[in-house]
Amino acid sequence: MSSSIDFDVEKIRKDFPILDRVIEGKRLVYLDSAATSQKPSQVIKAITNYYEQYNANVHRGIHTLSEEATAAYEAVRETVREFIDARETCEIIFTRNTTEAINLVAYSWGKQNVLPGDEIVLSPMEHHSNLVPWQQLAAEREAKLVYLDLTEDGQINMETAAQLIGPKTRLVAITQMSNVFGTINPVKELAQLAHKNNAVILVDGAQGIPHLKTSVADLECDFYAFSLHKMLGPTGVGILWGKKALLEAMPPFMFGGDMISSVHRDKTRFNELPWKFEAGTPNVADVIASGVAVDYLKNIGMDKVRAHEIEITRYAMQKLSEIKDIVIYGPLDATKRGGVVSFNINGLHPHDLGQILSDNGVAIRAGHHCCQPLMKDLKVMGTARASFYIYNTLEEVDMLLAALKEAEKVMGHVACR
Ligand code: 7TS
Repeated sequence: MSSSIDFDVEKIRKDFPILDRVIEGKRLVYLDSAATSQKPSQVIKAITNYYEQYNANVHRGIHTLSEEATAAYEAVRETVREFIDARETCEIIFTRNTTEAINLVAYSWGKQNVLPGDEIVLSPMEHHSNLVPWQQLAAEREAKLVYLDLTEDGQINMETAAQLIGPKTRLVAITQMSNVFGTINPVKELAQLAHKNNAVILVDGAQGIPHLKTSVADLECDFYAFSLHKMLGPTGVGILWGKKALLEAMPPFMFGGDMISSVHRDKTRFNELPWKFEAGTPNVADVIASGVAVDYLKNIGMDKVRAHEIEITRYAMQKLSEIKDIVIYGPLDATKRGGVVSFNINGLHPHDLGQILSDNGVAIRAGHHCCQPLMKDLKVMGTARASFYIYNTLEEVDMLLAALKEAEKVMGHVACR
């Protein structure tokens, strides 16, 4: 069974050496890309090449290696700028991950702009990374957290959103795509509601950008945060994009080397954007390899990435729904969600399910997915979650189903209708 869209998944798979691994005597079926994606050999080689050929600190040396490292590191800013359709490279800040990018905004912009009585609007489907920093800020500033309502199928209720986002709203912090439901949120409409009320909107793009063609201009957002490790890049690199005027008005989040323009015994003048927010030696090798990851996605084309994912997700939801007593969370329509399918099978603990699948070579994630308040709303301890990316095939969905049937034998619960 091959894909019906113009997308050569077998050719893509050859770029991912890890997919040849054999687990428990079976070929690995990796269905946990929402946690972190696998990396193509081009990305892995870029790291080796840096360390073998031009390892040096950036922005400091005047020797050849340092010049090469600095040029390669800074070139990634332009690669990312183009990929997210930002206006200027100085708006691209390198961080360690999405979490650090959001904390940067909470500490820097938040402490300066959120006042007692202000409201921070979130959705109940936020990852802890886009929830706990705002909880801390709200407690410190005597501000209030306001949660949007969700529909039964895990979408934002836009009717009540129009009332919940109001004159007291200072910030809307929302995920572009849920890591539990897979829901793609109406970010642009929320941005318009925020701006109508003179509020700012931060978009958590950790799950969105690996799968969706993303333009920060089109989303009309003010801040956009994401992690490269979920989009074929190495761990340890995140991006904060912000509108230049906002970033310029914000104080640095961390202090030290590289973020200064001049230091005197009793005062310091800070560097300009983007270096103002990049204190200390950055993650040079992984930033450079991140640029290769973005180029890899660009070469495939995000439209094709998305089309492949819709096809796999639709197929997976159809197959999974044939299992007796299964609950699948989130929108039924595969075009309204990304390649993330969370489910529970009555009577089976998701961790047990995950373990039996792992024994069959199938890697999924089970647990609360860093969304504990959402699990409470759903009245579950956790869910099992299969997530897909460019290298997954329809056959692998069949292998997931076969492994679930194996779980039936072991646990005596799963039965097909
Ligand atoms: N936001 C969302 C929507 C996420 O899914 C994640 C990670 C983060 C933020 C945090 O990203 P980080 O790179 O800073 O850690 N999500 C998951 C997941 O679903 N399973 O493992 C990590």
